[in-house]
Amino acid sequence: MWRRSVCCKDCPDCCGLLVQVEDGRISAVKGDPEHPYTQGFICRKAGHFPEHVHNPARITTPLKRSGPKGSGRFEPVTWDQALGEVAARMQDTAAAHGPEAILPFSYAGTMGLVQRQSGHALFHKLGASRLLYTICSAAASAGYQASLGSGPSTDIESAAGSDYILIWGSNTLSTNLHAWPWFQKARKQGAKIVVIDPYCNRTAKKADQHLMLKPGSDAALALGMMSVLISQGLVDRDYIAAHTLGYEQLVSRAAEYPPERAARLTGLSAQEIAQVAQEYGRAKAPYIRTGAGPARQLAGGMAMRTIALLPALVGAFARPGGGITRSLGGAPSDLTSLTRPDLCPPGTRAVNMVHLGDALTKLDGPPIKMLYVYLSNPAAVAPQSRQVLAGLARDDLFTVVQEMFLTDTARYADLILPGASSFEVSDLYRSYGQNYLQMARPAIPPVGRSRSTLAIFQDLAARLGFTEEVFSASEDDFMRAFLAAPSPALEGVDMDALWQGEPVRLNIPANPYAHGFNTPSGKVEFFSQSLADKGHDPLPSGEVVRDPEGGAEYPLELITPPHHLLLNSAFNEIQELRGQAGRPRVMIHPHTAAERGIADGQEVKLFNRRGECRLWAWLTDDTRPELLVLEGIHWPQFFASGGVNQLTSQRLADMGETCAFHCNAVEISPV
Ligand SMILES: Nc1nc2c(c(=O)[nH]1)N[C@H]1C(S)=C(S)[C@@H](COP(=O)(O)OP(=O)(O)OC[C@H]3O[C@@H](n4cnc5c(=O)[nH]c(N)nc54)[C@H](O)[C@@H]3O)O[C@H]1N2
Ligand SMILES: Nc1nc2c(c(=O)[nH]1)N[C@H]1C(S)=C(S)[C@@H](COP(=O)(O)OP(=O)(O)OC[C@H]3O[C@@H](n4cnc5c(=O)[nH]c(N)nc54)[C@H](O)[C@@H]3O)O[C@H]1N2
Ligand code: SF4
Ligand SMILES: [Mo]
Repeated sequence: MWRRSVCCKDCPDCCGLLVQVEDGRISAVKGDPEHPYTQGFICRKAGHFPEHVHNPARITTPLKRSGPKGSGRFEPVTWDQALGEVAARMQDTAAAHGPEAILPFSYAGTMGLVQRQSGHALFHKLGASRLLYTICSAAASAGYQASLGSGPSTDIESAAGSDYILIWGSNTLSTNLHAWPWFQKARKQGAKIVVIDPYCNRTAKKADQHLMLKPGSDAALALGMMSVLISQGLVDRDYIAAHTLGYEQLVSRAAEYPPERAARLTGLSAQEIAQVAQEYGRAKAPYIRTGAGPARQLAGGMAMRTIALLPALVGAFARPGGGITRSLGGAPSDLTSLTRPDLCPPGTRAVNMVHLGDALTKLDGPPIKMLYVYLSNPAAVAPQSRQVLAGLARDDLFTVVQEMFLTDTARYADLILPGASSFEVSDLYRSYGQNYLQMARPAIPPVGRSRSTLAIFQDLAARLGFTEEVFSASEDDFMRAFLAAPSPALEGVDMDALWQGEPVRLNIPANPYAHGFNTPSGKVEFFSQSLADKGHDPLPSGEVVRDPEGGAEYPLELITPPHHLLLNSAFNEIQELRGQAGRPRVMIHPHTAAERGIADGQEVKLFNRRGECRLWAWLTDDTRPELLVLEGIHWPQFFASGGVNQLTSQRLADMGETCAFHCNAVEISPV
């Protein structure tokens, strides 16, 4: 029997799935041909979902630590023992140190709105430290917001009508696969596809042109393009007059970045910059897909803000097929019936998730004494892992980890709680890459003794004596409440079809920017007073900010973008995918390798002031001589030692309090 489902992964595509169930087991997963956006195909990763659900390594019973911290030795316990102990620890910790000594840590193991958010009310009610969810998109979102306002951006489907597509810091063929057919549609009608990326990723290989800029130089490139557009009269004066603020100031600023200067900053040639500007300016409906690449830099907010101004300069928002995309969907957005921020005592301390390492090793008043991890793998994904691991190793820290697998984080747990997979629970999925909403029902019951995230938190709440309705309502109650909260995007949505499990179109226009901008002025803000009020340059700035812990000892740069066959640290448990992904390898240019006596496939040490890891060299001219590339978050246990985030920093970017995963000064040597 085939059942409808949705991919729960933190991926913009949010595919409609068909799941085959035989004898209570999932035997196959394929794309749902009736999904209007994802249209019946899925990525290579998702074909392996049966092995994810029914993996011999899956944790199916609560486990208690029976060896030293981090040893990975556990013994089975009952749910009653496990949750009894968690509840008692919560109470004891709060009594001895205050509830802020408890820290929840979660992210996007599932994107399902109910399960993902189902711990918030309990931690609010406890008065635990609040977690700031900044690890992924905060700088990108703040940058866009300054220029264009908040809300959904141009629908990817509409790019099928574009004649010039800039893929700017997105490895679309790996991380947003279902955008590609729409771009290909445009290409068949003559559109050109240009990729702007520091290395020749999978998408760049399939594009018409690749601009291989230096990391962190995107704002300089965009300003260089602006100077050409302005000086060559390729701007749309009518559009600028009607819909933008601060054009005259922008003209002076852009004049500081003629192509020759932009070339020095970006590592591109002045001709390349002039050419991309002219082609963009002359296109009938130019379209830009920004990934998060430019945002994962110390000046990442400014980079995204600056790129986001380009469409207004040429009037692209007024032309069907033109525009710019970051994030889509976003409805329903009022989840407070589940998250209950009102239960959180006023003034409760907030901890930025980027600073987990510092929080576990340095924070005081009170120190963190209890950590509760769910739907995340911080030992692998959080920056500066040397610090994170030092924290997890503390004997006086009690760590609970809800997981499906013995991840590097779970190995440090005092108690492991087996979580159900998304195929075993009900949930509602809103994509961030397309404008559809879909509900999924369990295809099978929870495997072994695993339980849904909601069930686990509600059981804990009962043990803590919490009686608010949020601690007993069902998934359906929450979904009903989300859908009933007022929202223009939900107006006219076919609720019957939604409850039947069909993907339904949200009431979001393909080109929201044709209807105005959510900025303070209601216009595109070349000049932003709100940025000035926060102490930023109110105009776009092309300053390139490098890793301040670099210097002569660490002459190389390292970026750490997604891997085609992994999803953040998920799918590492699938043998076949791991076989195809191979050992963690760092891409190094043959000249750089030769200078250091490094041969292809050789074990190497990659290091900086923050940490080191040992892995294997991959000699390739898909990268530049001064740039190393390490794709994906392989589980640290698969490195010869360490893991990619040994090298990244907890330093915050200019906007959104996010970190700069692609801004790392490093050195490499043979082992
Ligand atoms: N297969 C796969 N898919 C995924 C994920 C995954 O891990 N694997 N992760 C998911 C998640 S959580 C997210 S947030 C998205 C992220 O998806 P993307 O937005 O595609 O990912 P980024 O890490 O931002 O990297 C995108 C590109 O930016 C480039 N880049 C790095 N620094 C710079 C820079 O300074 N300027 C420019 N122009 N480019 C730069 C990188 O080389 C990379 O090719 O993907 C989602 N989808
Ligand atoms: N160096 C570097 N680090 C990065 C990034 C980078 O580009 N470079 N990207 C960053 C980004 S964009 C993000 S979003 C974060 C991601 O950070 P996380 O959201 O923490 O990423 P995942 O690795 O997907 O971890 C999710 C965990 O949840 C578990 N899980 C998955 N599905 C389910 C489920 O259905 N039920 C249950 N119970 N558990 C499940 C998985 O086993 C997995 O261990 O990482 C960040 N870290
Ligand atoms: S990971 Fe992304 S592309 Fe793959 S099935 Fe899930 S939503 Fe689709
Ligand atoms: Mo992300």
